[in-house]
Amino acid sequence: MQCLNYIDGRWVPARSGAVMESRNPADWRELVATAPQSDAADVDAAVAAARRAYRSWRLVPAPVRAESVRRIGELLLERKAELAQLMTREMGKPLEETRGDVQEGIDCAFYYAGEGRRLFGQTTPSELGNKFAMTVRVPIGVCGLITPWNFPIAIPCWKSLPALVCGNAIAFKPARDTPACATLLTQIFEAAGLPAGVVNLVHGTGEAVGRALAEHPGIDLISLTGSSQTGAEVGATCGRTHKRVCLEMGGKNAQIVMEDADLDLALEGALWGAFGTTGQRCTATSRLILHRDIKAEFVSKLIELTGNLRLGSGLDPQTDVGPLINQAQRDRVIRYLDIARDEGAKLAIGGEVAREDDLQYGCFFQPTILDGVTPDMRVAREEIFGPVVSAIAVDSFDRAIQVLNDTPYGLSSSVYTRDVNRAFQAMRDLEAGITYINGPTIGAEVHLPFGGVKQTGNGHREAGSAALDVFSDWKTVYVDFSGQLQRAQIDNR
Ligand code: UN1
Repeated sequence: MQCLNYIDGRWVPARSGAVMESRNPADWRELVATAPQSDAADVDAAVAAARRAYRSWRLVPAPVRAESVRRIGELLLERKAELAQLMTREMGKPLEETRGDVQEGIDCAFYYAGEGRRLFGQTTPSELGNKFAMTVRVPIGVCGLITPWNFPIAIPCWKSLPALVCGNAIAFKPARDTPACATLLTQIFEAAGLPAGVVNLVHGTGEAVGRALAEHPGIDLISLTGSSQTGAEVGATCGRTHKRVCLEMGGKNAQIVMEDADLDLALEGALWGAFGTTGQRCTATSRLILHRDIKAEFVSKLIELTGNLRLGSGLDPQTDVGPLINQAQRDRVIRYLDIARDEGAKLAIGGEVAREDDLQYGCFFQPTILDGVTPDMRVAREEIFGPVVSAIAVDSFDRAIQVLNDTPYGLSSSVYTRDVNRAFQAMRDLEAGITYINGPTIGAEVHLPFGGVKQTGNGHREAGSAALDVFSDWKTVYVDFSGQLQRAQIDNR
């Protein structure tokens, strides 16, 4: 597939003519797509188109804008199988999961399509007579959306669809690893009948395109999902250039398993939370905080289940765990395994590059459990973003909560217990944007707020009605129908 940028309703190469490759991470021999390697000149063109389109798009009634969003949902549904197939080839996760990713986009479209007929504001009494007071949502302007490769349809949908319903225009920079998925999604935006310039797609690297968007004076808002390091840089640039910024960054999510838990259920949750998407979710379970009474049994059963996971191409229905996204990511995982050994963690299973048979052609790494991990070790504190989970023993529920909270991140958290008192204490005391009771750390639904506390986020939430607060500003309107000057705080005292 030959991908192009989409600027002002036309499919165009990068102005420089530069091209980059997208290869199948399960088999590097397969070239999935080529895409423009864009730079600041392409960003300029996209932003100029978006600014022009914004002038009329913001005036289209929200229920009409929402009809395009509903149409996007219908087209995603029609093309779900094709999109999932392409996504598996381009970023590796198994077909079941890529279908889930597309479904998340569909759910999102239908949710925000309904929002077009709500976008509720408030009316409230004025303190003065013959005066009316209300709030309305107004769009922000042109939004730069910078998205990751791990959910290459769902996350662009989380950002673009509420942005569109609210009346914004978009410059979309997808991850450099998933240009083909972004191209199909943009084709769907086009087919849904969005006016030219309302959505613009600019492929390229974060260093070139992401940076140019964050610096650009014609961009009003940046929404980024990425690493905490990238988030800190983008946040600083947006602070300096006075942009709104919504950041979804790293996680170091933990699952607590107490001695009273349903262990089989907790095991299933841990396996899915840690190794689903090859551990490459910002919500992935990377720490297991286990009560000492059940720890040995839990770890030994988890080793057995982990040993049964089948690695391979996500296109094979037998595959449980696909590859890592690229060589750099696998190098990072290998580095963390070295760190774990140096720090004295015990390798319970995995820990190696997987290279049997056809696995040698891809970026595979064995699902890995580290045992005997203590909360101060780097593997217990830093985001790895791979199929590596650390088991930490604790003696009490209070200690479990303390260990879970002892990280700079705060995205997702989970507790397995049958004790309702403990469940409610966890809901209150866990420092995370998301807490699951008797469920794994992954699996957020689109109509609820998604995001984290501490260094995971900057106070915003994606998804649900919370995303409307990112993509719109409040305007407060006073209508004085008294025919006189009425001075608030003065004339009525
Ligand atoms: C992410 O990893 O950035 O809750 C998003 C989940 C998915 C979304 C993950 N619905 O795991």
